[in-house]
Amino acid sequence: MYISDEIKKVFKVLDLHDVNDGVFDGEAWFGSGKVIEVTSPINGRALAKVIQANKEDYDRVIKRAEAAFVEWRQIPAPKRGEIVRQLGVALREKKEALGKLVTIEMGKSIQEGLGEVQEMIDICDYACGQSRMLYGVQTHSERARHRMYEQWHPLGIVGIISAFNFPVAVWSWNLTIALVCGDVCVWKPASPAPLTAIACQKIGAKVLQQNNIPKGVSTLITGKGSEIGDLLNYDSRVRLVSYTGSTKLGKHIAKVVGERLGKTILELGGNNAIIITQSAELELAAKNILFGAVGTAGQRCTTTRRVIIEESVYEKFRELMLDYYGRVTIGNPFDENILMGPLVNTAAVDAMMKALSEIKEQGGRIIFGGEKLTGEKYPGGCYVTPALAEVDNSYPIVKEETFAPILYLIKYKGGVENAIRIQNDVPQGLSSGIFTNDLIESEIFLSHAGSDCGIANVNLGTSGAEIGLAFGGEKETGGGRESGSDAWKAYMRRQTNTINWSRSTVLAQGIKFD
Ligand code: UN1
Repeated sequence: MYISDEIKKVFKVLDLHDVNDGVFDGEAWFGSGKVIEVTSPINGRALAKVIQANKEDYDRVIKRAEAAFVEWRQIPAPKRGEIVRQLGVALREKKEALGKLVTIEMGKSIQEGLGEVQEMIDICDYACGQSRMLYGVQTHSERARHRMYEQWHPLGIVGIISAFNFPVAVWSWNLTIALVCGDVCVWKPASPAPLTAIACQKIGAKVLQQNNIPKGVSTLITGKGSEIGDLLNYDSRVRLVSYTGSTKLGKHIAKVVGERLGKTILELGGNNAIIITQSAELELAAKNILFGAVGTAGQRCTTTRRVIIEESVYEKFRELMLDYYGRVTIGNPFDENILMGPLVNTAAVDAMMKALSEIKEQGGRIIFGGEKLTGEKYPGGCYVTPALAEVDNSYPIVKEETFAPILYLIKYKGGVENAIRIQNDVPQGLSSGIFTNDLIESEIFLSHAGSDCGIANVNLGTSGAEIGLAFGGEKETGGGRESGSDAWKAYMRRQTNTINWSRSTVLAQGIKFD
């Protein structure tokens, strides 16, 4: 079969085997926990086995990470940045194989698999530059002959718990920034995608080894979130847990890590909407919305889930979407002509089907798709047609994030304020967009009374954000920020310093204490 030949080649380049140790402590690969079989959603076939971590393995990794941190934090930040730059070079060399592995393991189209590795390369370049820009402010002291400034120091061990949908990019956003900040990272990848994690870890380990970097700076533990992930969450040696995934688990992590006063970066569910006003260019909107809703088979946290359309353009836009949806090519994601591959597993298909029946029960109409695809062209049980549904924003199902290609069409009347009200009337707040050629509408949307999301775009879709600015969202999306801008600050501890060079004791606030 096409895919098994391809797999063999990819495995060879990425040093993967039929059975793989799922734990890396910076020096050795091992695994003493459960053995799991990883399957590909492309055809439901087994790819390889992974030996996961147990509690003892976890402790071994954390001990190494603790020791590595003591040395790593002493290396000047720009030198740490140089290591991350070299990681970017190594990723460039392995881009094709790694992109293919992403596609094989979780099913996104090859274009998107390669795009994801590109996102890793981009963040390496960015983090390298950032390593020379870990700026702290200084200010004037109210006391004569005193100097005040702030410094940013490395934090310690960072736990990265990533999601299956961006199995490698999410790790790299956290790892690269954390490394230049002087932290060490322990990665717990999503259960359906351990092979991409093992491959990345091997690429990274080689770079670290070549530079004689303390072993344990970047480590890996595979296993179930509720077992191995929770070891990280409850462990006060882990100063920051960066979690990408569902709101439900995010709440659990916030509680557990919060209880021990650890830090978190939470990047949770989205329920992203696009507003189409009367002045919108409908073709442009439809094209962007199609990528946003169908890309990664609707399994991005930034996936477009709702379109809020002004009533006078509703019919025209609806027709356009029906036409576009009718032309979506579905199948083996290795095929360059395919726009949509399979969902990640059969459980995701079941969740989509359940959501579709709830839509109908709650009064919605499925106007396109939503079927399971079977037959020779669609082996393994994970292929579906993307669905379009006409709904009201008040339905309980519409307020939830269903991680599947279901796009809700919602009609609005009156001014853009009404559309914004509908858009914001969900618990999540990740990404949003407006299509308009009216400057005033666009400014209202971007104003403090506008979109309540962490990302708000004009004449652009909700997904496909660049790494240069901060990524994340508000409300039930968790409030965390990753990637660019000043997101690095979450990976460091801040220290305020005051230096007295007056040779006398001067108290602030004018206090006399003689
Ligand atoms: C995610 O789905 O968890 O903006 C992240 C985007 C990508 C990242 C998505 N750059 O769609």
